[in-house]
Amino acid sequence: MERTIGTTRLVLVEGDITEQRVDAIVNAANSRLAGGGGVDGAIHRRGGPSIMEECRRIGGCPTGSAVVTGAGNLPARWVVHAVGPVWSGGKRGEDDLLASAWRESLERAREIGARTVAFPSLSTGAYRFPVDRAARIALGTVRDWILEHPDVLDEVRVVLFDRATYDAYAAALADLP
Ligand code: AR6
Repeated sequence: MERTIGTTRLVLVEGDITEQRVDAIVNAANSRLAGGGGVDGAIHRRGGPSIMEECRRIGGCPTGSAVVTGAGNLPARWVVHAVGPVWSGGKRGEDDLLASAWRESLERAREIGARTVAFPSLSTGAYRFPVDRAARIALGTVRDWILEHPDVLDEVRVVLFDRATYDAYAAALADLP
């Protein structure tokens, strides 16, 4: 499923983030940049040790923010390590922190000159953010950012690992104003 906003394509696909041939892929990292399971584990496993070496030098990244490293052996050129919030009921600023993680990732992509960027579903795995709510926040944030930054990105691809997550993002995209 896809939609064009200005000159930028917003595309949803079911797949694996580590296989995407785009300028930058986004990692669902933790604030220590220490590696882990899920997307983070897959990126470090397939990308090789150079990514963790750079993460160690950077040291960490606050929740709601994002930092950039190279992409090692991955087909992408850069990895944008975004730190989404851990879900703890919705009253601890989780919505704003999730929107911030998406927005900051797009900012990092713009700063490095990326034209194509692929995201996973930040925070909806180990961090347990409800997927329908996350999908609406994520795609609304991407849309607003694209409208504020015309002609910066050619494609924002959201790569969903399973059908249920894809369906949640597809419903959110269909409802997007
Ligand atoms: N490609 C695309 N999506 C994937 C992949 C993949 N290869 N693998 C998993 N997903 P998660 P979070 C989906 O847990 O919730 C780590 O330990 C997954 O099914 O990766 O932000 C970090 O170190 C889910 O839909 O990220 C952090 O400590 C989505 O990606 C913590 O987990 C996000 O799941 C971050 O948790």
